[in-house]
Amino acid sequence: MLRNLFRREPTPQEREQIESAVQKTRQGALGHISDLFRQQVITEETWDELEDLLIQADVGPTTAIELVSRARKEVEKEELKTPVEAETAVRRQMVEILGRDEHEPLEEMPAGTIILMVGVNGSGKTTSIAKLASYLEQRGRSVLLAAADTFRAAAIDQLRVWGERVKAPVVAHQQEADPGAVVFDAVKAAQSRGLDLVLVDTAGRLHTKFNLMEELQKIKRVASKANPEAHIVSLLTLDATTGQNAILQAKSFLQSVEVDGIILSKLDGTAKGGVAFSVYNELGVPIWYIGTGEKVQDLAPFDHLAFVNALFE
Ligand SMILES: Nc1nc2c(ncn2[C@@H]2O[C@H](COP(=O)(O)OP(=O)(O)OP(=O)(O)O)[C@@H](O)[C@H]2O)c(=O)[nH]1
Ligand SMILES: [Mg+2]
Repeated sequence: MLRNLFRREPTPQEREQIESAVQKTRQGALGHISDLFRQQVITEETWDELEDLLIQADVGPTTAIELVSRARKEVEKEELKTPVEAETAVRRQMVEILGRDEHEPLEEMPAGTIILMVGVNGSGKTTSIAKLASYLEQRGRSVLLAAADTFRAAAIDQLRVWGERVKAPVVAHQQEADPGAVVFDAVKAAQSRGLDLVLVDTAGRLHTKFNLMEELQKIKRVASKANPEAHIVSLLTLDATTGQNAILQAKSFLQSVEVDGIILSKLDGTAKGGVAFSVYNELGVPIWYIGTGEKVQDLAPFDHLAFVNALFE
């Protein structure tokens, strides 16, 4: 059987979250992959159909072609003759293509860690911050939220509301304040109050992309000035419901901002969950968490094997 080599096993609850989040995706094209391998023999056509299904599920042509070619190679090299063996090879290559995920879990990161949440407008940054805050608190870590999306007053209010709900202090300035100044104050406040992690909400929409990227870089500089020892982690939220567009957006972000991990949000709301397979393969950045709903508890660590298995069950 396939095993997780690089991270802890998901809890039963996390497994359930993953299963329910991929429901729409499983009901779509990806759910038909098993049908392909119920045939008597594997033919050229089987592989073509597999590629079609992957592309329909928003896996993206580049990754779809690569997945099929890797699975075919494995089948030929290992002389796997039965359709069941071929399906196992496909599943194994699906797990492989999701990449190695050896990151230290956020809940184990040292006190002083600063998490920058970046991503385009509406991709789920603020909601994901609230979810992460709750996730970390449940695991015994204290957090502080920084309202560095000063572009809209409503964004600051939204973070304050989440802060109250998850019982995390929020550092905010007024609208249009300098996001760097907010982050500086937040990092200092966390230090003086002895809070472990700072979660920074950033703006997704500025007049030009250049401004946005400049701003994110500045936030990072200010964060390390406020605490030179701080471990800074940048997470990019990608909206799964936008399918392959999420990959294009991410590529544009990655040109100017370093990103450690991806939060694939709104996986529950889409049949385009196949996009998950393109993330590491095309961006070189692993998915760390998935968004499984709108509520604060709807976040799960991304488990490659549980994800692939859930697509087939
Ligand atoms: N179903 C579902 N909805 C989500 C998830 N994550 C976020 N949302 C919804 O997506 C919408 C946008 O989320 P926000 O967190 O406000 O996104 P944002 O990136 O902060 O947006 P801006 O501040 O406008 O840049 C909200 O309606 C959220 O409830 C998820 O995992 N599942
Ligand atoms: Mg927001």
